[in-house]
Amino acid sequence: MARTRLAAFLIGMASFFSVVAGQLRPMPAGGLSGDLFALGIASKIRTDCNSTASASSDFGRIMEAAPEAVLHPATPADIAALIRFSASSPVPFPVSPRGQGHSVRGQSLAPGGVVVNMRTLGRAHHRINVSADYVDAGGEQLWVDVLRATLKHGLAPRAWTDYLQLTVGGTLSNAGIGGQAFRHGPQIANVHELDVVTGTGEMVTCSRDKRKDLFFAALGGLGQFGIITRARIALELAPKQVRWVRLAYSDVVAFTRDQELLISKQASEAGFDYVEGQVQLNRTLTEGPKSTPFFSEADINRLAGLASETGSGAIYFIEAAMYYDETTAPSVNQKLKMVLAQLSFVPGFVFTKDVTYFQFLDRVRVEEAELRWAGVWDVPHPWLNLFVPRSRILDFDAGVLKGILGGDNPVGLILMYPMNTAKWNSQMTAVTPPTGEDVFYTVGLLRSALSADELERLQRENQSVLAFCDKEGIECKQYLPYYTSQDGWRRHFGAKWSNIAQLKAKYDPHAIMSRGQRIFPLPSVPAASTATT
Ligand code: ZME
Repeated sequence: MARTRLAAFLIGMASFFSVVAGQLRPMPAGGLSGDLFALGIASKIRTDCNSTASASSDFGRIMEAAPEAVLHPATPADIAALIRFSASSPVPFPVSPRGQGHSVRGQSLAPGGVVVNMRTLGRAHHRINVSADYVDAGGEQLWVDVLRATLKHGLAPRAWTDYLQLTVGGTLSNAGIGGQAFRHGPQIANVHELDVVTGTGEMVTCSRDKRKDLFFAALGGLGQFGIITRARIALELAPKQVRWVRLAYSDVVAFTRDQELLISKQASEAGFDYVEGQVQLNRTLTEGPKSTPFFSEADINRLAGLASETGSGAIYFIEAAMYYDETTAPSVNQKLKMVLAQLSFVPGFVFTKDVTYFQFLDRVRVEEAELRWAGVWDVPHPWLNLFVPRSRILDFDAGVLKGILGGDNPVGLILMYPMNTAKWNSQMTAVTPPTGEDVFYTVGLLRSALSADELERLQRENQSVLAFCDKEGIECKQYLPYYTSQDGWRRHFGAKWSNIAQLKAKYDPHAIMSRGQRIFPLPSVPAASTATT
């Protein structure tokens, strides 16, 4: 249905081009051609196979669907024009923004519709502007470029994802989590203002004080209310240098106890500025990036010995970082010593590195290069990220990590670290576990599939994990959620659902935005357009 109108539009475009090329004059006003001239974006819409193919899958490499066309906007107004055109059509067509396409379940796809190539927005204009305590960044900008630009002023954002080749609009539409979130909250908690092009094609500047409902809706909003075209992001004085440590544990109780101690510390106390954690099952010891290894060969052997002593073969690592600069450098060793003295990692199993702040934040790019080199980057990623209530993390560890995933050896990694619920604003669309505890864990099962069989097996395991949590009454929430039924989404949003449905009706009444999320069905087609014969 949506196809008909869009197809007609695209055919109209084709004739538009032939008219312009052949006769160098516009077609008469009215009908489709009138739409086109009003639109002014015809030349920015591409329908060739190269363009549509490049927007037909995502990082997950599990879902595939080509759009009818790809928009290459030069300005947010171009995006607004496209959305208004769809919204004013008798049968509106889907519109999905695509930044780096790092969704894993086809969330950035738009079958039967138009994918907006957000990266084009930054081509003609410089869209990162640094001020004294914030940066204005285009939604299409990469976090790594925001970092480079702000560092020139000695400043930087405070909250990061592990990987920086992601767009500002993309991470803010989800939450943006990493090892700084325990202290500063997710990236969405560090935003002052947004520009959003809504599902009605309105261009809105919003904040806590202005159009507040849209501001909170769009943060973690999964693209459901509009497209983020600018964000004003809080800055701090950038640290210069980072003491980066890994601490090994064979006991999950000690591991989680220490992580929770570390995330309870205030910035003013001796503690870390970044806290994450990883689980390595079944002696799948990765050396880390081979070019800049964390562990020596001797370390690997010691760790393998440690793993074989534990019944399950699981080793847990706290990964933590302490920031410093010229003035605090003399005390960093002392401070680290003080913190480490409070922890119960396996004696002797502490590994440290010293890197610049940029090297630290950009660390996954080194892993990416090596995975690409090994041919295991552009492969299916059946990733599952869960927020697990703190009260059930040991049950989750026993049932999932040592149970369902025990004996497993896929390429990839398992992340596990706690965050403080208080740093999340419940008015935002992003969801945390409903148990209302002070702390919850993020567990990322970030595994790659190297064959079709493996993909099937990993997906089956993911299903078992979700079924296990369900059966055991572990009230997990998916991060980067994926559901195939609206019932799943209703349960996901829980108490927030009715508000979210209302905001959807207000800001995207035709349900055309980011349909790859599969949250809202198409609104019923108006009788007038079905009645025509
Ligand atoms: C969703 C998510 C992915 C959170 C962290 N990741 C990561 N992906 C790939 N490599 C990583 C990583 N975190 C550390 N290394």
